[in-house]
Formats: sequence, C-alpha cells, structure tokens
Amino acid sequence: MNPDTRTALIYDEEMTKYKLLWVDPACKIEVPERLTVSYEALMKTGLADRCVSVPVREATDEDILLVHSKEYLEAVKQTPYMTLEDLQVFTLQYGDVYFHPNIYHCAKLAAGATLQLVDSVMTGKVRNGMALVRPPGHHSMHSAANGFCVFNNVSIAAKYAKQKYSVKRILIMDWDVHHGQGVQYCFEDDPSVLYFSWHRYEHQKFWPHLRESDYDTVGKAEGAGFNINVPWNKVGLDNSDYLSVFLHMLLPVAYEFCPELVLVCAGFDTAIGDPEGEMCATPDVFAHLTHLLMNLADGKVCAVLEGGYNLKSLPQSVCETVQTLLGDPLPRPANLKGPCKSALESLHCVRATHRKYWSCLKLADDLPSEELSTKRVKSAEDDNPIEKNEMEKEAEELVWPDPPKRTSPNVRTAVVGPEGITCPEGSQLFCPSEDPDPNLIKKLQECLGKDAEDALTTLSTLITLMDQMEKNKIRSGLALVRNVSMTMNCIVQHCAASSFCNRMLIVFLGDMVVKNCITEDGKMMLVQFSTKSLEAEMTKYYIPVCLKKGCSDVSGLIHATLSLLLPLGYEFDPGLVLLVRTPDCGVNENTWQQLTGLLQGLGQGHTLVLMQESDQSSVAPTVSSLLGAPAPALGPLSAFGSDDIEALQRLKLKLQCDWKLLQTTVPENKCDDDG
Ligand code: X5A
Ligand code: ZN
Repeated sequence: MNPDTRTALIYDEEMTKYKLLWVDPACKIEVPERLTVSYEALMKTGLADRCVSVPVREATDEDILLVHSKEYLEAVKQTPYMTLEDLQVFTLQYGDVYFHPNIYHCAKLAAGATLQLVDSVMTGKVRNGMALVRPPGHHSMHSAANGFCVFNNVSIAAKYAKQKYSVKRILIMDWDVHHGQGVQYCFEDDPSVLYFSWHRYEHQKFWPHLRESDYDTVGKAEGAGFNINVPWNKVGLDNSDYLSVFLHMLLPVAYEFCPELVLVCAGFDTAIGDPEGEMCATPDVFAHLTHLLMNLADGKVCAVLEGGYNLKSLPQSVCETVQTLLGDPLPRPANLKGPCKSALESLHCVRATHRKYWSCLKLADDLPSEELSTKRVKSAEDDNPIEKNEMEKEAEELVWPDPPKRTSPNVRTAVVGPEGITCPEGSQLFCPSEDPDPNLIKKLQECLGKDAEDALTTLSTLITLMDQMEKNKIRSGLALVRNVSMTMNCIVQHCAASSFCNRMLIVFLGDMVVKNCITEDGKMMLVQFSTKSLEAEMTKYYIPVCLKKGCSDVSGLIHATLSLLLPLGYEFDPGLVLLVRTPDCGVNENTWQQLTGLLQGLGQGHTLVLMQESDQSSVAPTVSSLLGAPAPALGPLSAFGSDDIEALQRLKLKLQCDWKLLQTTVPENKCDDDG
C-alpha cells in the first residue's frame, strides 16, 4: 500500500469566488488569495499530488441546522438575491464580517468540505486530512455571522460525527489566534466535545473582547472542564510558548480524555507576520503541533482552515501541516527556550483552574493556593507595554527564513537482527555495503572484551546504521540484540569518543544501572524510566524517572513522557534518538507505540530502537510505529500514583533552571543564569 494515499486534501476554487465589495478596514484582510496562494504552494511543492483529492459538496439544510437556527439559515439564504446596498445593511447586524452574493454558496461548500473530510476519515478511506475552506467558521454562532464566518464548519462537523458515526469523544483543537467563541457556545455544556482554544486576549482588549474568553470559563453543567481557554496577554509569542502549552496542558488533558476524533480549527494567524496575531511562531511549529496530535484518536485528525492573513506565512504553514499529515520527517525544532513570562502566567492560570477536572493536572503541585490561582492575573508589566507606534510597525518588513526542506530518506525503517529475522512489511533488513572500518573494530573490541565476536559484528553494523541516519540516508532503525544495556553502553562510548551525531537523546526503559556511561559535555542526554529511586544520581544530562509500578503504569509513563521527556527532548534538540527497552521493563505495547510515535518529532525522526532478541513479539508493533502508523488509543487514562506525581514534580522543579521548557509557572527564585 502506498503510504502517501492516506491524507485527504479538500479544496475547490469556487470558494475563492467571493470578496469584500465595499470599504471596511476590519474585513479587508480576508481575501480570496488566502486560498489560492495556499493551494498553489501545495501544488508547487508536490504535496497536493500526494494527497487523496476529495471533492467538496454543499452542506444541506439539515447539516447546517445541527448548529444554526432556522431563522438565521433562512436569512442567509436570501443574500444571493440582495442588492449591494441590502447586503451592506444585512451585514451591519453582525460583527466584523461581510456578505457577498456568492458567500452563501461558498459557506455551504466550506461546511460541506469539512463534512466530506470527516466522512473520508471516519470511513477509513484516508487516515487524516485537511480542508482548505473559505469562509472560515469558528466565530459564527447559532444565529449570527461573525469574524468573517458564516456557518460554523467545525462545530457542524463535530455534531455530524456524533450523530452519523456515534463518536463518543471529540477533541477540537483551535490553534487560530482568535477565540472561537462560536465553538465554545456550541459545546459549553457537552462533555463529549473537548474544546481547547488559545487566543490573543490582552485582558479583553483584543477582539472579540469577551469576558468568557478568559481561562476561568470552563464549560457549564455536565460540560464543566471540557472547555479550555488559554488567553494570551502579550503579542510576540513564539514556538516555545506554543509547544509548552501543548506539552503541559493540551496533550496531558487530551490523552486523559482520549478522543475518538480530532478536529483542528487550523487558523494560521498564529504564525509570524500575521497582521491580526502579531505573534512570532515560525511556520515549522505547525509541523510539530500537527505531529503531536497524530497519535491521538488512532490518527484521525481533520484540519480545517480558519484564519491566516499573511500571504507568505499562511501557505508555508499550510504546507508544514499537510506535509506532516502525510508522514514526512519533522523539521528540527531549533532554538527552543522557555516560554515567556506572560505565557507562563497564562499556562499557570489555566492549569490551576482545570486541576479539579483533570487528574493529570494534580501534577500541578507547583501551584499556589486556590484563591491566588483563580484570580484573573494581570501583572504590572501589562499596563505599560513597550508599544511601537503604528507607522513604525507598518514600515517594518518582517522577514523570516524559509522553513527547512523536509526530505524523506529512501529507506524509512531499517532492521538489524539475528540471522533469519523476518522484517515486517515496509521495513527492510539493513546490510552495510562496505566492510567496517578496522579502526572501529579495534575500538569496539576494547569496549566489548574478547569473547564477544558476534556482538562485535552487530555493533559495527549498528554504528554504520547510525552513520547512515546521520547522513539522512535512512530515517529510523530497529535492532534486536543479545544484550541491550551492553549494546547501548558501547554505542554511547563510541559516540562520546567520535565526532558522531551532534547530540543524542537516549531514552532507557528499565532498571539497569546505566548512568556511568553518560558524559556531561552536552553531547548526550539520558532519560531513564525505572522502578528505582535514582534521584540522587540526577545531573543535567542524566534524568532518572521513578515509576513505582514501572513502565506498565500507562498513565504514569504517558504523563512523564508528555510533561518531562518531550520538553527535555525539544529543548535538547538531539540529532538522533536512541530508544532502549529492556526485556523486563513491563511496558505495555500500546504505550510503547505512543512513546515511539511521539519521539519521532525529534531529530527529524531519526530514532534507533534497541530491543532484546527475546522481544520478538514487539517487532511488528515497533516497526509499525517507526513507519508512521498512529499508535492505538490507550483509552481514557486513570489517575496515577501520588508518590509518582510527587517525585515527577520534584524532578521538574530541580531541572527547571537548566531546562526552561519544563516550567509551568513563573519561577519564584530566578535561576542563576537568567538574563
Ligand atoms: C477566522 C478569523 C478573524 C476575525 C477578526 C475580526 N477571523 N477583527 O480569523
Ligand atoms: Zn483568526
């Protein structure tokens, strides 16, 4: 099966055929070119050709009525017959939106395109997909157009998926820079739809200026806890800010919730250069945001365009998103630092507010008492922003480098194993074309001792494989070896002594003592999950995580992965990930696949998995994850051991000075090296 035939792309030129017909400064940015440049970029890069092209359809009245009132629908139905003057008058009753004789048609296509995407994904025709639509949807309400939106495409899709496919839990991730208040209102009392939105807010000074966009609006009745708002009170936020909200809030909650479908309100006004957002995140961040969602809901991710008004960063961001849905290697998440103070305040507040609804946030031990945390925090700094004057802002041409090329190596997953091993479909046996370098053999011999001739062959093969990965000839690998910890030790010693690989992240599952192999020069970082309390041994680059019940503790391992391992990994930014699993570590197969999948966001997907020969039954699922198949959903997660929570929290606090992406609250004592 061609792995490229699993991503739907839905687009129709017809949706470019309406535009603003009068002067309105609030609406002038919403232009047809938004769609044409996005689609052209997908064509030019060859991404469009790799997708399954699914036709649009018009949403029916029945579809639209899932969310909107009869009166509103009937009113919009009249717009194609209105004069220009009538249209202007009609428009006046709504906020920041315009009508055009063809917009009703386009709005039906936009909603219908979203439903076509949901159908394609839910029936298994494709794994995931993106719909490029206009008009956007997330601001429109039961009986009102708003913010360029006519029908609420994603809300209609969520209701439709619930009704037609009996989907029990849907996550709506709204990464547009505006609050999708229409989606919030639609599902505020519905616990089956988790709506997560981050948005520019500036203490209500930013459009749509709603009190209920703040972090303390959590949903109503049954739905309490299922509406999560992350208000941004500063502009200029960047990749670190976005990723830190993903790792410390969205993903822990999403894994606990366990959606059966993920809908993304994919607005790209959160990207650099956007006149609305004024944020600084680069287009490649959307590759990571997309990837981090792709192991939820068995990979059923539907991205639907919302905003995005910079005609350069919009198409770049769309391409990053689609390329990730297609499974290409992720760009290195370069230069991540900790989130800024304002973002940390928002993160802190939203975590504090939601700790009573989500057990993963019990981890939020770092939070001060209830009264402090539920206050609407406004820091002194917010009152005197260093504002550039408008002229200056306009004159300043924002430039940023093109996102890095993401080239897939010819070999996706190479397997090294004992003679006669059968490689699962899609992977291939790794056979080094040349004999190993005699110098290498000599060095390895020293490391191994005399009586390990066959270990020597395997090792030199592995080193060659890693070399090929570093040259980007091979994406990932799986090696079955006789003794995982000895093999790991030798690899690490070799890498420490050679110029190999700028940085290596080693993730070790098991109780073995492995610390001694780690150097503290920053070339490698080792994160170990074990049942032992090794905290006293911790250094900046050796991080032992204790799970009392070991790796079989699903929620413990997942939450440690999301809120500790991934932030460390993202900030460390390795060129290669070595994922080592001892035979008795007890990890459950689905959790292992999640871990393997999530780690591929690092090091351009250069993951080398080491497993013990006896772990034969895990070969197929591991290879499947390395090949990019979504990990099976874990089911809603239960709370995990309070001992473990405490230990994990302690670890994070200790490491926060060195690794800023672990921060979830504004640090009390400034770290020494803080500028
Ligand atoms: C979909 C979207 C923005 C409306 C801004 C009005 N709408 N000031 O991004
Ligand atoms: Zn927007």
